[in-house]
Amino acid sequence: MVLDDLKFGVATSAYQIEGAWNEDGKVPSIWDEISHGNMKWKVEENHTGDIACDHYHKYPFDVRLMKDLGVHMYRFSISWSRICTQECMCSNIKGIKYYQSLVWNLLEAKIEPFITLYHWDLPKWLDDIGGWGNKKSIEYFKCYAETMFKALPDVKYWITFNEPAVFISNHWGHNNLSKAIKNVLIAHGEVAKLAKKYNKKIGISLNLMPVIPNNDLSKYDRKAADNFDKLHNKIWLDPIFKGEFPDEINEIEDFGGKLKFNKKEKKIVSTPIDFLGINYYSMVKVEYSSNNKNHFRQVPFSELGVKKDDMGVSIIPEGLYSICSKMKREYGNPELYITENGCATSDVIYHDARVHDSERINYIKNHLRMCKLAIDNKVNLKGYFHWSLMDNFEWLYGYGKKFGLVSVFLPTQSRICKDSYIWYRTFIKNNSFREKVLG
Ligand code: GBH
Repeated sequence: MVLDDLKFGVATSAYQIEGAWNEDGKVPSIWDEISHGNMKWKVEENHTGDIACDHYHKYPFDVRLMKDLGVHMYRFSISWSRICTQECMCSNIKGIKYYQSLVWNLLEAKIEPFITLYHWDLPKWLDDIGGWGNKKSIEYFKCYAETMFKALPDVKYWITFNEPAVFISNHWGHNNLSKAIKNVLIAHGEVAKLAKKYNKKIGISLNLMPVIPNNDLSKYDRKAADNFDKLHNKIWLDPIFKGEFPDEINEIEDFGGKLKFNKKEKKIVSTPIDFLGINYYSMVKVEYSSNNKNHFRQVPFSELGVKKDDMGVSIIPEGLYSICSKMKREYGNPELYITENGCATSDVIYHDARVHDSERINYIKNHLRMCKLAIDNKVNLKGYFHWSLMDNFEWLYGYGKKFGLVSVFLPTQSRICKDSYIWYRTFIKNNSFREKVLG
């Protein structure tokens, strides 16, 4: 069998690659504020996304890189602050034109765009009035989404949020947990409703983490794992697929307010989605701990052969299979896309001007094997996006952590295709997903 089983792509996000932080009418986002040292966080070596990979100017070249790579899809995000410059003023023509042009380039290269509306870079003007903690954020997000649905009629696939668990637990763009969680879920549901009107396929990307108890025979450890699952995974999955928060959620964590939806809200948050995006990086192991309310403590994976990437993340491909089959078992086998999967490596550019990142090649192979296993077990998996097309601004870590198939030499903005790029290209070109992942 051939590629029809699975489509392949690469993923990026606006703040991490675009640069041009104050060009063409763009207003500041919280990530401009964070990286410029105006907030409580500090980025390694004071790196900023002011220029980043200069993708804002180099996108035609980068689209060509993707065309040569042979990917079927490209997942990127829109910078809200390029479009909506103040409360419900989503009319910055230059910002809109930029994304239209990027999309035309992609369509011409026969690459299907998947657009993330929110990949963490909240406009500063919205943060100033409380961000996701303020109910108004829902209206503003709808306004922005509708503007983009209209401006990009040829884009079919849309993702409302990237990893709410991450930006909410880090307090990026809000200062009230319970309000932010509810408002983000409602904003997601409202935009999912709106998407139907515009004939779009809508989804959300969650960084799901399968969890196992340290000691499978201990009911305390099993309860600890259950609590982690609720607090990290089900807190998003249950409202979206079932319209309610997991039971006991308010007993196992203090959110500074009760997590509960009324009837109307339940209906909105569970507006049917067309696909679920899973960002898979790792899984976790927990044991019982009496020290905190949620009764769990994370235990490191010390098993032989579990390696860590350059971010210290344990590499466990099996978790990808496990989370996919859980979606089949417990959530009605929805259409799935792996919207991110990748690893940080400490690449060096060799004297032959190449980057020999064999770790990344192995990483991709091992995770694709799990995709195959999932499909063989009737999981409704449709596509795989590698994170990332190119080395970029890795949030609080700055440019030190490298996730790309393409290396970017920042002083000159020159791009070097790593060995993994060449491997992925051959893999896609050979059009033999099933045979290749077996080999
Ligand atoms: C993804 O998050 C993101 O969607 C993507 O933008 C990112 O580049 C990619 O991972 C690689 O990390 O010290 O507070 O910055 C995956 C989960 C959560 C893992 C944040 C790294 C760093 C914590 N990531 N975490 S922080």
